[in-house]
Amino acid sequence: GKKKVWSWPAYLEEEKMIAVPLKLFKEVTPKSFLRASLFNGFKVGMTKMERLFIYLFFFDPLHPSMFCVLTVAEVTVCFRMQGYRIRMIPECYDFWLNADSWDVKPAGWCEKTGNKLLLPKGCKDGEFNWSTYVKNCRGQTAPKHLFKSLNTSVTPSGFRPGMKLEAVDKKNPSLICVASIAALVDNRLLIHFDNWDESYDYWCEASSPYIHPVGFCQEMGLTLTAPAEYKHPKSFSWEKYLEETGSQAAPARAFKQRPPHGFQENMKLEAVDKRNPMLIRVSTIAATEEHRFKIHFDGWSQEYDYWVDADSPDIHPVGWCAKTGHPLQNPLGPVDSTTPPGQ
Ligand code: MLY
Repeated sequence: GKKKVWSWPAYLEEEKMIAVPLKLFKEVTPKSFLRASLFNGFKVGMTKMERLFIYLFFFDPLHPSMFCVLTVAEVTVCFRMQGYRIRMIPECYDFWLNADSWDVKPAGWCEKTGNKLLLPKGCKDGEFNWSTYVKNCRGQTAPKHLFKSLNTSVTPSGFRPGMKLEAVDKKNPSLICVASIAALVDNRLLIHFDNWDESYDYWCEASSPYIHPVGFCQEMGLTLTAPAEYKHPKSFSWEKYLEETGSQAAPARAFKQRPPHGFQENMKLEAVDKRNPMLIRVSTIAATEEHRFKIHFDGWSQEYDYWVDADSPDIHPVGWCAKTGHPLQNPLGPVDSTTPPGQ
């Protein structure tokens, strides 16, 4: 018989389901055709010798407050509506991100903005120099115009480094804790939990649902987790703590919480498989909460379901893969989609 070709329109029809409306995705602007052609030289499957290297900075996900030197190892054959996905290979682990990600900066950015750059192994402080480094690796730096994130306009927010606030510990999401703004870059805040190590830190925007002004827990009748090793955690008082630490509370007006996301149960989309982030799968929204929702991979067991924030860079509208040339793992499991999640 004739081989059945999987397609979104036929699938939606068959399942009697609808796609998530485009407007619910944070940034779906069909830009970057220019950048696409610049990346055409970088194709998956090039041998190591032929491959060109681009040097970039990023926020190390294990040490989010540091910047480090990375190589672009592989670029998917195409680009997304507003960018591409790149596989980054640091020393011991690799991960994928969208090429227009705020986390990627051009060489020289740290120096220019006074941020700390984590140097490649074997480089001594004060000795690192981009042009020598790139020459030694027989590479080249990525041209500045590839970085969309450089053009974001920065609006004065009222947040300042050192200010205190109440923030959700994303690793222990049931905890709202005493926290500080450890750094401020563009419109982004680095949240640090007082007296804890940096492993709990995260970057977010002023509109993040995870941060609240001082006094939020009290007002809402929630428990506020005091700083680690705080003498009397039960009787924690902001007034006393601000005085003890000589710090200021972040002004309430600076918090601009975004409205609930609008994604609804049963809507279809394309989502990155967190366990094998190279893959993007046909997915359904299985459950929703105010600021996040649960992704189900069509055709796979519920055990692979996972929660994502509504502004996650890992979710895309129906048709995104086709537009950007990224392979899409469909629920029928043809040649290119025989890999179960996490394999
Ligand atoms: N039981 C956990 C809780 C850590 C919470 C850290 N937050 C508040 C930053 C642990 O001790 O690892």
